[in-house]
Amino acid sequence: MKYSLLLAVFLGSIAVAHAQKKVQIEFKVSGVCGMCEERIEKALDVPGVIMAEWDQETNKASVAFKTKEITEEQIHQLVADAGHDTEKIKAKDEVYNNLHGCCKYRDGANCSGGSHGDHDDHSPE
Ligand SMILES: [Cu+2]
Repeated sequence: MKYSLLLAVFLGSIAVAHAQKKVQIEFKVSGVCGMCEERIEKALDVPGVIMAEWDQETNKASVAFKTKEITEEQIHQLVADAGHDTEKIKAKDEVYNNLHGCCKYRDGANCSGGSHGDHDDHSPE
């Protein structure tokens, strides 16, 4: 009897998950540095988006969202509006031109002056 109760609870939670329809997607977003990361993630800080992360190394964004509140298309649009090209939507030139010089991914941005590199292993002691 215990098992059928567990099963009922289990099936019930599946039904709830389906009603809410959360989806996680991954797509490419052009960007360069930590500022880009902040900008991209901030752009996706909107109702309907549960989680948004952008990886500087891979240029991949992973976004979890509720399909009832926002669409994949809108998510791409938000990123493009912030100045970053996605797989589907290109940022407008005027938005792109307003990006920090270090973030101009189309022109081979050079961030050497920005982040102070990695840890120095051979510091004089
Ligand atoms: Cu940047």
